[in-house]
Amino acid sequence: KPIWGSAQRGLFFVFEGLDRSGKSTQSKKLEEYFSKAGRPVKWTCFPNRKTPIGAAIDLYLRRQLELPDEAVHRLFSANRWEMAQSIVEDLRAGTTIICDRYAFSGVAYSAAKGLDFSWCQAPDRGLPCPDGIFFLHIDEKVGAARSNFGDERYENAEMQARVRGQFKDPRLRANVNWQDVNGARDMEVIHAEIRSAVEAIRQEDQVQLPWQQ
Ligand code: T5A
Ligand code: NA
Repeated sequence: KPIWGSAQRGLFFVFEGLDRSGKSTQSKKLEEYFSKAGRPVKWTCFPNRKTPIGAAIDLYLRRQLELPDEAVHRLFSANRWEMAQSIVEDLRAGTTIICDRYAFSGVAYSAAKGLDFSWCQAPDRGLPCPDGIFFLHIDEKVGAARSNFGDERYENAEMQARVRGQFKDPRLRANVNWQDVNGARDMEVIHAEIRSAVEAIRQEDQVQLPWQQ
């Protein structure tokens, strides 16, 4: 980190949760909060269906392509590695990255299909580590009320229940800044809570210039 320059690195925030837990809603609200404050910010998501690997994942999720569980797990991870360099460059340039799903989904969904948990963690080791992970949790009843499940793979109650169980595994939260957020409340209430957590993380990360100490 430069001591004198104005360039402070951006922060990296990730939103995780089950399908329909409100990740897109909340991640976009946070992006808006940053851009209204004039702070450089970029919103992104995984899977990123726009890359070549993402295109294969998209076909898989829409059931137009069959792949072994192990192979698709590696594709989801490779999809993050495709973007890793540009995430790091943006962070170094001072841009905050807000990301809808990341490696934590990768592990929870694949482990829910029966793959070994630590085998699932392995390919994502070494990716940029988020400064904060906001895990939106909603119970089954709230999820079902919002559901409107489509035809995509994993969009069914049995799979969602298994994924919910995997997200509770302490190995997912070890050594990361994991923040549990009750996603069953009003959108604005949730946003306000996330905003203050983000400001607290920003304070901690502030590079202290000598004359500010
Ligand atoms: N996957 C992903 C893997 O298996 N491995 C991986 O490595 C990765 C990265 C696609 C699938 O891929 C899997 C996981 C997924 O099954 P996706 O494209 O991100 O992932 O699809 P979803 O996560 O399913 O996206 P959704 O749009 O369904 O869920 P969100 O983003 O959590 O929910 P959101 O914000 O769109 O909200 C859903 C609805 O609820 C309402 C919204 O208005 C919307 O109608 N809502 C609320 N209603 C009441 N109160 C609130 N507080 C609300 N917040 C939102
Ligand atoms: Na979403």
